[in-house]
Amino acid sequence: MFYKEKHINFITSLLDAQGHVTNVLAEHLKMNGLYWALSALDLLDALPQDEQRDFIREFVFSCFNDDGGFGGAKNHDSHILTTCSAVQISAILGFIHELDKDKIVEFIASLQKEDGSFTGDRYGEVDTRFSLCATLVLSLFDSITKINVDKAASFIKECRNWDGAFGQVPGSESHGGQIFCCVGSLIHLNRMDVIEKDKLIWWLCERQTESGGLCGRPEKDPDVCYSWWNLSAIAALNATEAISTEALIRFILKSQDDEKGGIADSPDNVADVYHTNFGIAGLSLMHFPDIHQQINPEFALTERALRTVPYLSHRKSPT
Ligand code: GRG
Repeated sequence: MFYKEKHINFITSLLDAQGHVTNVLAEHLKMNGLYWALSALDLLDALPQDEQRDFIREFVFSCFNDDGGFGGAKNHDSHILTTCSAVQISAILGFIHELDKDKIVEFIASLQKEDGSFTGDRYGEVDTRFSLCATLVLSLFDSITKINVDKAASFIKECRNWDGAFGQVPGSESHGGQIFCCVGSLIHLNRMDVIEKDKLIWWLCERQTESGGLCGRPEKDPDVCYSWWNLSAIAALNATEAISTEALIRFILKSQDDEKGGIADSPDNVADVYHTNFGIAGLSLMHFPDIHQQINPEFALTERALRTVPYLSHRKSPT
């Protein structure tokens, strides 16, 4: 049983009148938290309306900085993670055309380093998560050529390990979260040739545990969020039939709070907005019948939201 109405109530009860997610307590995660909440509500056909929508739009604009990036909250420094969430939120709520596209593109391009990698901000940390954020935002603005595409792809290739999977930086351990980032980046860069498809599909399938849930790396516990991080890569590689979707669906449904709504990281744990979103997104990837919106694996946005992005009007959405 999928508790759709309870999940809607759970998430909407976390959004206060100003559109802030009240159980995301860390100030710097406000923008990311809002993306998780709105993405889940979009998938459940229950986006906020009217005043609350206006407050959210105002919040997003209040986090825009002169350098062309967005902070995680008002007066916070720009970061590529929060810029990505801000742009995704504006796509979900239909105001992406109001953003200062040129400045945002310039900010993202300024974060590319000589080796093709991306830093998260002006302080210099490098991570394949940032490559995904950069390529996702540039793709949404139809501006991927504003960066060095070849170098961006060759950096991702450097992060590919002997097992066909990907890590955070060259030489670091393969991890489901980074695979999502690297596969997504390569799709945006149109460089799927970098993927050793059979090896990577094998690695990802090996992450399904006896419980049916997926884990992020060998010998680790399953967690609902990998129903998004791993499964989106599996879906992008057209290999969903290579895992047991029935068992994975059972694991996600078992992780629901059947009283208050929401989904936890695993059965019997406490539900939160992050796992609720990625659990529902995973169910959407598996075409779970109670979820009517289709999620796109490389944009982490619904096909409905993508259809409203004017810069993508030439794009054919899947039928
Ligand atoms: C566009 C949706 C979207 C995201 C932007 C932030 C980001 C890009 C991607 C995050 C990818 C990632 C690294 C996900 C994994 C997060 C996670 C559960 C990390 C936990 O790592 P450990 O070591 O847990 O605590 P494990 O499961 O390995 O034991």
